[in-house]
Amino acid sequence: MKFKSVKFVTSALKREEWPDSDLPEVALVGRSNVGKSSLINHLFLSKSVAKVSSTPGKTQRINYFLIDEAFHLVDLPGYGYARTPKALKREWGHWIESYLRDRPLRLILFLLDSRRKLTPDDEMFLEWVKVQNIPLIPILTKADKLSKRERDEKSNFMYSIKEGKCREILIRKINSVLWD
Ligand SMILES: Nc1nc2c(ncn2[C@@H]2O[C@H](COP(=O)(O)OP(=O)(O)OP(=O)(O)O)[C@@H](O)[C@H]2O)c(=O)[nH]1
Ligand SMILES: [Mg+2]
Repeated sequence: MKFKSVKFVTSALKREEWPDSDLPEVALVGRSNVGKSSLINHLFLSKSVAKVSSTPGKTQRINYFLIDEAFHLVDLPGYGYARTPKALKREWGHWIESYLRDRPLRLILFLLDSRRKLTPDDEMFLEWVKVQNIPLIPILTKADKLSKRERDEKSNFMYSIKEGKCREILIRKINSVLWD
């Protein structure tokens, strides 16, 4: 897959709004503001496929994109956004958990800001994925904010939307999980 064509499918939350499709899905998961939507734009060399904001809590629904007519890339709302009203948080939590449990999820792209540590929410999510046995690619985002030394110290896959090379490596990684 070349990540050439991308079509916005729908913006959903409740089960009845989910697309009626059993194509494989790749979901982006991580705290609010880590750069999930930005990474989608970077994959498609675009500024406007997914909506991005410097304020956390931008993505509030499950956004489905059809890639190369072959699979769905799914942009999820981030967790850990303190200003979300409690009731909404509960509703999201419920639907996102259902989504993760009941969709044909083949791969999780797990994003973490390269300058920050795992939060209890991150750890809880990683525990859950382990139990479910879903393939996961960890991605440390905003690598351009680190010094060269800090970057060299971390052996994880680093991503910056300012670097084309990261994009190529990630596309290769995704393809190898989905189609090999
Ligand atoms: N410097 C730098 N900034 C980045 C990078 N990736 C994302 N950002 C910035 O981080 C902010 C948040 O990006 P989003 O893509 O909206 O984050 P998100 O994870 O989708 O956030 P929610 O929708 O709230 O869950 C924006 O201001 C982006 O420009 C990166 O690689 N480098
Ligand atoms: Mg977003």
